[in-house]
Amino acid sequence: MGTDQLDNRHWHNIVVLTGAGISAESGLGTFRGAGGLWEQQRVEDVATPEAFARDPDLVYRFYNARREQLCGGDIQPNTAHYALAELETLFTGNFALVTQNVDDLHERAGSRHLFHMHGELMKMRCAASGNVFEAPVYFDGNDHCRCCRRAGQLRPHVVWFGEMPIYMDEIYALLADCDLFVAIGTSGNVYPAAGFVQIARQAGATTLEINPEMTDGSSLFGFQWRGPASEQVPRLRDLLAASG
Ligand code: BJW
Repeated sequence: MGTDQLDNRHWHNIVVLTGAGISAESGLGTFRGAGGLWEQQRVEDVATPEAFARDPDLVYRFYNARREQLCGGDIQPNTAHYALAELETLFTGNFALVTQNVDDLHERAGSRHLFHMHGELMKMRCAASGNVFEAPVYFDGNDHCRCCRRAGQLRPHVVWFGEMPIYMDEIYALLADCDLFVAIGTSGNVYPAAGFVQIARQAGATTLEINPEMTDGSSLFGFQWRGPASEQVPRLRDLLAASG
């Protein structure tokens, strides 16, 4: 099968999965690779429940800095975020966007049918009740929770290693029904998202990877478009909008 020319056919149910690469051109670092977040900070120190129990202040600082950057004004949605939001509006079939990203750039660009499977940076959760609240840019263990009124209960509403991602029932149902699955800007290193392409293939879907680099999972995709999301996602929007 050719890896570049996606058929110009009529799709009914599209699922798009995005990763950190789609926000790279907005100025947010990816996780892996040269200059990635995990090069500056060991993942075991900030993105596991054990790390939070061991050194909550370090974890609060890490996420406060990420929120500060996201809200600082320099970080805005890029062409790829806007192209996906436009695609959602233009496409006449069912369109769902699943993101591993905790930033809010898809929402800011106008995406609506969106599942944040790894949580949201701008939300916090009460560890006691599970209630989720909008987060201020800065919070830590001294802040009192709005529901239980106690300090030390609030944590970032993000999914750490070893925790169950969010919306999995909805996402698996979408994958089981999709006829086109597109993964954009993700290394395919982290499960369960890395396994979505196989579920989509089992459902008979056409699969497309958009990434400037080959990934460990590239060979699982029927089609591969190499290049930055800002170039390739508008191309996808134009193709799918024309197909109905
Ligand atoms: C561009 C670009 C441009 C650059 N344009 N592209 C052994 C085997 C299998 C699984 C496991 C295992 N041991 C443990 C596990 C499970 C574990 C896991 O997967 N570990 C792996 C390391 C092996 N997973 C979990 O623990 C998950 N939970 C779980 O499995 O629960 C059990 C379960 C069972 C059954 C069903 C369901 C669940 C939880 C994972 C939580 C991940 N959390 C993080 C942090 C979130 C909070 C935060 O942001 O701080 O999520 S880790 C981090 O990685 C973040 C990301 O969402 C995630 C994925 O990263 P992503 O997006 O792919 O980024 P990168 O940096 O890796 O790649 C960027 C890509 O962009 C690159 O390819 C570039 O080329 C590309 N790019 N410029 C387009 N301009």
